[in-house]
Amino acid sequence: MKNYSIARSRRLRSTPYTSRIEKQGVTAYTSYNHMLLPAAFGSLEDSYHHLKENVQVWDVAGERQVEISGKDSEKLVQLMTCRDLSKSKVGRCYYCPIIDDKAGLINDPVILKLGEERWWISIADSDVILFAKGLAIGNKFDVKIFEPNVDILAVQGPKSYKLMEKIFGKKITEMKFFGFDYFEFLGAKHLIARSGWSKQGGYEIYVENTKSGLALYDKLFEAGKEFNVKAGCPNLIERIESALLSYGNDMDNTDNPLECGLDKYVNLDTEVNFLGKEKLKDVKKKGISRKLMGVIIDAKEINVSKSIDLIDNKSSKIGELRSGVYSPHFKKVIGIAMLDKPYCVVSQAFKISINDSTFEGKVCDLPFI
Ligand code: THG
Repeated sequence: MKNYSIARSRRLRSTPYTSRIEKQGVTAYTSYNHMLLPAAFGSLEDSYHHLKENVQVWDVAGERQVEISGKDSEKLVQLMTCRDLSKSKVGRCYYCPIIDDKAGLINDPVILKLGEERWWISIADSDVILFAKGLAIGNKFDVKIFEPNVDILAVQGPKSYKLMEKIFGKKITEMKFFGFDYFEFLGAKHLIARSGWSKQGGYEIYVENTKSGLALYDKLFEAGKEFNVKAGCPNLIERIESALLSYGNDMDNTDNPLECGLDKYVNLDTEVNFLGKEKLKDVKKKGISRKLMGVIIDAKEINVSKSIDLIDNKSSKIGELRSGVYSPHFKKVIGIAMLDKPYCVVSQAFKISINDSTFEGKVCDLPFI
């Protein structure tokens, strides 16, 4: 496969860390919320092993924030998500499907409750700010909605705890998963959450002050030498093995959260008001007709740039592969697929055509590991 460079323009924003990661050997970018998101630093497999054993610093500034504040901010945030936020607490993060009136997914952000009337929606790749503004205008809500200058740095991997303790002290290791607090560095306060788009543990630093953020970036590498720190990015192999879903890849506006296995974040039995609630109740009553499942394919290589049909032995389509990668752990290709309900059975066999060759595969549960 030939590789092409990506054309830079104002539309495809760079991040405060772009010049750093380009010196550190970034080899591929993708776009995320109209911003550069590093996708590789050399071999995906080498980075995968390194992430599972050490610590990496990621430029995930593309995970933009939509700030919603004001008297009706809670009403608006709740209107957008099927997760009940009525008991949410300041200082906590919440993984929340955002859906429309037809229960189609708009995004799957992490929502941070900064104050009783101030929220950050840390978005996946879709223009939530336009959806939020439309709803606020239509409902005449008293809110302020804007994209603040926040550029997240993720520190991920098993040695992230030691590295962050070295810089911020013991208090940071006592933070609970999906909690956040404020930590000082060079006189500036930084919101730091225990979260991140890997299952290897770690933190996310919501950098608001670019100057101290860049100094912190350099400090992480200087202090991290003894922990074998490297620059990295969300790793396709690790995230598929861990079943961290990717909006736009694994699911989009044509899917509802129950089809995507997000049941844990769907609350239909409380009084809160959100778009798509009646539709979701209906879906739950009737039962879903398809579901995201794992698949393991007897192949050594794959590059998914559009959905690929999964076929049964009578040549009928039973589902579609939406993400896939070669896993060094399974020594096969693994992936995330939307399967018609009758075929959502562990060990269900299928065939798939990759680069004009046919391969055999089997359905499995998510996550893989
Ligand atoms: N961090 C921040 N913003 C983000 C992401 C992130 N925005 C975009 C994207 N990632 C949103 N998607 C996800 C998907 C999964 C998780 C976080 C963001 C995640 N899920 C945990 C899991 O699946 O085990 C647990 C969630 C929970 O139980 O509450 O972490 O990574 N800032």
